[in-house]
Amino acid sequence: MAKRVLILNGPNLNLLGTREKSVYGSKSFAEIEATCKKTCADLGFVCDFRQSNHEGELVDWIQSARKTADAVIINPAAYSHTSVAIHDALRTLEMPIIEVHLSNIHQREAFRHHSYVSTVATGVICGLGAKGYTLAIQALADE
Ligand code: DHK
Repeated sequence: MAKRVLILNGPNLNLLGTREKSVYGSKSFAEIEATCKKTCADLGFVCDFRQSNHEGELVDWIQSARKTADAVIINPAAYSHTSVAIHDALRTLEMPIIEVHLSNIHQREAFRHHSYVSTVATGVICGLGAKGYTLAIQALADE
């Protein structure tokens, strides 16, 4: 059966391409979605790509992944630094979890240096821009 990859994106990532391009790059959210879907298709994966500005909705989707996904890639955006709820939901999953940040959060403000997601992630990619999503998908090919 094809591997089902759930790719979750947190708040404000829908604004990519128009938001702080010097930090997050010039690729639009739609372009990143299209690239993720193509990369998944090329590897024979089924891709479910979502974005929400709401913490509870992200928690609901993570809970659903228990039955509907084989791996999760997540850019929790600002919730990386605040959400125990997303941390707790992710730790219930028995599957690879890859955390992605477009920017290098460790080069930025101190409040971005800690991520509640990193301690439950299988791996973390940050600072490589949109390519981080592609690399995360490719990493799942070896799982
Ligand atoms: C995206 C955000 O929106 C920020 O809140 C995070 C992350 C970093 C990113 O680099 O993709 O601090």
